[in-house]
Amino acid sequence: TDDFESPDFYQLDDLLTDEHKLIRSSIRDFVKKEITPYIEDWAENNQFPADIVSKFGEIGAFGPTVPVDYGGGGLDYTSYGLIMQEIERGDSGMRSTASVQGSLVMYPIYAYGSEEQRKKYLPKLASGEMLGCFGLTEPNHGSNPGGMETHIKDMGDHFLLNGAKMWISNAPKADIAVVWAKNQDGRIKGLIIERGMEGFTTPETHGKWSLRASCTGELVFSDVKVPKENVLPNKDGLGAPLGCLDKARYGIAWGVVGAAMDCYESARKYALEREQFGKPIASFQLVQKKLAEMLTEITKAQLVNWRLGKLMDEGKATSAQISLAKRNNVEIALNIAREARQIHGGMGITGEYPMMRHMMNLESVVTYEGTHDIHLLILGHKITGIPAFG
Ligand code: TGC
Ligand code: FAD
Repeated sequence: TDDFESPDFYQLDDLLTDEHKLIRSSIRDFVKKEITPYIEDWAENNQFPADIVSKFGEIGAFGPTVPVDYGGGGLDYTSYGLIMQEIERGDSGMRSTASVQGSLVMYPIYAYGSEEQRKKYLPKLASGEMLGCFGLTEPNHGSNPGGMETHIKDMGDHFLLNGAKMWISNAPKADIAVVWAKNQDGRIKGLIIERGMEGFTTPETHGKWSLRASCTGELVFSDVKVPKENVLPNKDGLGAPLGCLDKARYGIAWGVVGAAMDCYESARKYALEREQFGKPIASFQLVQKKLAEMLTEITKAQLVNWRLGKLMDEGKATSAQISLAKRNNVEIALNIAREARQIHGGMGITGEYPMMRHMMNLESVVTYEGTHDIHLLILGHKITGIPAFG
């Protein structure tokens, strides 16, 4: 495990266990072999590599914190974070596939589902035999999911589901969808919708300049008959989907540091090789300033992630702490991608280097799972006690 590439400026490896380092290096090897050689082509061709799903299942990228009895990894939150970091070093779209499956599909079935639902779905989701998606956002309700219009009507032996979800990662390929809908009392319920249910379609969203190797789509429900046993029984209200988002946002806080590290490493190597005015560009103070600031921000983000992982394990992490990490780390990753792109000069705009792809991906990451400004307002609410959303 001593072949871990920098940066580890504050010797955070001393705080990791041997198991953490082993998990990180095995995911890193996988990404180097199965993602990095192909990702520019997948992104350019707007192609989701469908076989990545079973491969992610094999390496334990789905639901690492879910107990082993249900097919998960039974690992701690630092392991989960390291897995997301190494996958996103490869590509944010690939990390999206893994974080949706683990945090937004497996987690709600595990935490809010019945024992039958857990047994029926979790092992297949963990192994990659099944792909899932998470439907919260709607065409008219993004930052304010509490306003959702998708609803269920009690028909005695089943519910009738109507409405539509938009911007749903994995939707066009998913076997199941965890969908949030209001009942007749206006209370939000979680439902497991299976592909093949009559009246359920998943049209693909085209024309994205971001997360091009991840597939995104809509979920459209037209009088879908949902058996009552497909309702998640153990939690309802907006807090149920928001509880899943906390897990996914935590993984994103780690993931984007992987993207930032990939850009930093590329820029460091390029600066040492590229010569102008008879010297490597790394010898110019302005280039060194960029690299020093990148390393500083990566190191700060790593420290935030490490501590947050411990708080997650102890069940003490608050939503506002998770918002701070997601918001800060996506912002520094975006800035680092832009600065690294500049260090590569013209070469930086091509697919020969990863920065433009990371930069475009990160524009989605700074928007999904709560926009940058929504996370700022969550912090503002925490600091002042006054919600400024509505
Ligand atoms: P508010 O009144 O504050 O809260 C409603 C209820 O929810 C509880 N709650 C939480 N519970 C658990 N975890 C959290 N993080 C929670 N935040 C709030 C709260 O206690 C309350 O419970 P109760 O029992 O009193 O009812 O709700 P609000 O309507 O004012 O909204 C607050 C706001 C704006 C922060 C929230 O709506 C929000 O986070 N909006 C952003 C929406 C968002 O993040 N959407 C993400 C969609 S999924 C996605 O993007 C996946 S991309 C994945 C990928 O590809 O990787
Ligand atoms: P809006 O909510 O319309 O926001 C537009 C702008 O207004 C933003 O800048 C926002 O910050 C600002 N704004 C909104 N309200 C306020 C306020 N109160 N104060 C100040 N500013 C405000 N959703 C899912 O449910 N499942 C998925 O799998 C999923 N995957 C996604 C994949 C991709 C590629 C993308 C782009 C999105 C995905 N989303 C998913 C949706 C994502 O969560 C939403 O895009 C996000 O929550 C923002 O909603 P919106 O796009 O409707 O923007």
